[in-house]
Amino acid sequence: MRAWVTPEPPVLPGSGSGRVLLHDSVTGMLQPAGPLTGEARLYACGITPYDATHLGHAATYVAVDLLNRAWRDAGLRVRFAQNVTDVDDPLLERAAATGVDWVGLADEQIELYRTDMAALRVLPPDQLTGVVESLETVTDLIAVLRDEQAVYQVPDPVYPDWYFSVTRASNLMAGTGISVVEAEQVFAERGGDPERPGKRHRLDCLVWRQARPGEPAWDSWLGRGRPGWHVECTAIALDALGPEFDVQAGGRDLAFPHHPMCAAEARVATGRPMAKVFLHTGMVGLDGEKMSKSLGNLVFVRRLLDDGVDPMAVRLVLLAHHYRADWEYTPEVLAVAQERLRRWRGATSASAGADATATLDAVRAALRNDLNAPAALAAIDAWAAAGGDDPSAPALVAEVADALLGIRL
Ligand code: 5CA
Ligand code: ZN
Repeated sequence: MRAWVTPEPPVLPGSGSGRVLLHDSVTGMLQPAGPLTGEARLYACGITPYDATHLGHAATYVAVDLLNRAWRDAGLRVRFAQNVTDVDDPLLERAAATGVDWVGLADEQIELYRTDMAALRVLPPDQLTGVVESLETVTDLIAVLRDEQAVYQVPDPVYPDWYFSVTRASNLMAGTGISVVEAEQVFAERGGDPERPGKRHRLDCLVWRQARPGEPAWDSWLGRGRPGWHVECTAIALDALGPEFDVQAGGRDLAFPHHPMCAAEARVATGRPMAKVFLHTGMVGLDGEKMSKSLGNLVFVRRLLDDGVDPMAVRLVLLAHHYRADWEYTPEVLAVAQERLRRWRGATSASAGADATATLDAVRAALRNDLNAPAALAAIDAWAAAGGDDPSAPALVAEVADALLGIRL
């Protein structure tokens, strides 16, 4: 499906080489992400289009965008793919509960997501792919898993759904930091069905659900039905990027079971890991709870923009928090961002400022060190406060903010 359009970042002095370090949530260590030269391959788990785009989603996609921008500045080409989970239980449930057509709901929410991402100046993926347009890719991957004896049907006479056998893949729990008991609970909370009779292992995940009355379904060699969540992402990612790509990204709510399930399926299907590094963002909350569609405590990007908030102030709210931190949205954090934007705009529209070479170096170094946006903001704050008589400095700082932070001053 069509993505959106964001202006290409300007090329900064001294760009073209360097390494980006990222915290890999599987090993828990800081490690180089992307190749030394050539092409970096990036996959970001996309939205389930029924309640887009809240500040939690936006924070995650802006974090991914920082990586994209840091890589480009380091001289890499970036091949970036993203899915849209345009058929899945929560979307169908929401459509049914509100009495709307699920396709219409998804289309409307995808369009909203596109306009929100463009407003926040998030660079678009090269490939934005829905599940509905990828059914053959998904069923082809399930056929490969079948050839490896890694999928089976539950012996249910009415709905013989297909499952992926987690015992076929080693290390499902590696790096998740949770016990098997906790895993079952989290699995159940995040769309899994540990109690389903006939499964070989309680954590086995659904790959193909036979058609239920009133649910969308498509014909395939697995029967008439629709794909499960994890295998959909695995198929889209492998098809777009091939195995062992550089980074798979998403919110920390995907650290289990979604990403390990995808990785397990990919390992069985290709014999290779899915991604080298897993980037997981912290959870944005409101009033003491994670912002989530199921809780309904959402602050929408669109709502802030419709209230007249500058999209760059919204982006600065997100950048003021390290991507791995959990944080809460409050009107105060918005006020701080608006004030910062005003100061930066004042300083970059002045006829001169303090020499900005060190500012460029500091912002670049901060972002290459695990996307430390708060440190990058502090460097620009310090430059704006200093003042000086270098006539080329304001334009350089504006370019730094644009290229590396996506902030248009
Ligand atoms: N379609 C799946 C991924 S394949 C999905 O999780 N969709 S989503 O719409 O629920 O979330 C989209 C992205 O936003 C995911 O990366 C998710 O981890 C992230 N996300 C969701 N809620 C929050 C939050 N409160 N804070 C930060 N990130 C969040
Ligand atoms: Zn995903």
